[in-house]
Amino acid sequence: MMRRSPFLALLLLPAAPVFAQDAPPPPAPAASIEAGPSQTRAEAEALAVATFNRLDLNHDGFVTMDEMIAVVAKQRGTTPDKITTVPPMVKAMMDDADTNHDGKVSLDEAKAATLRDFDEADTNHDGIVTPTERMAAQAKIMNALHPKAAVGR
Ligand SMILES: [Ca+2]
Ligand SMILES: [Ca+2]
Repeated sequence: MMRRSPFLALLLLPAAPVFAQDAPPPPAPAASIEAGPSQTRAEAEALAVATFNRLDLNHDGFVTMDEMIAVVAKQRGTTPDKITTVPPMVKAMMDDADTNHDGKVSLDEAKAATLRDFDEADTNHDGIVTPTERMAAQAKIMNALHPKAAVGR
């Protein structure tokens, strides 16, 4: 089974389609994605920690679905009770990272998921994810989450 990389997607697309809307994003050409600089494994891990701390609203060391929904609501300028469906990418991210299936994501799980995803994106295994590798990984994620938007297969 093909592994999705939703946690990395969340980290890589902090402001973009992850939380922005329920509808699948249009299959944007890869060139239109802001690729950003190359990233080392250590940077990916540091970003995972920073993102985790931002998502762990009550600072209990776990990110729960309630917290994710609160974050989604905040990004949409609404309140959590207005979020009736969990965005598929958020659910996929939680499921993917929650390796012990207790319904919440610990910092260790978040870091592990991020590094798994990093290694997956680092196709030439040099410890650095370049913009090109990142764009390829993002395209794979989008295709996995929105198979109907996939092209060329
Ligand atoms: Ca928490
Ligand atoms: Ca867990």
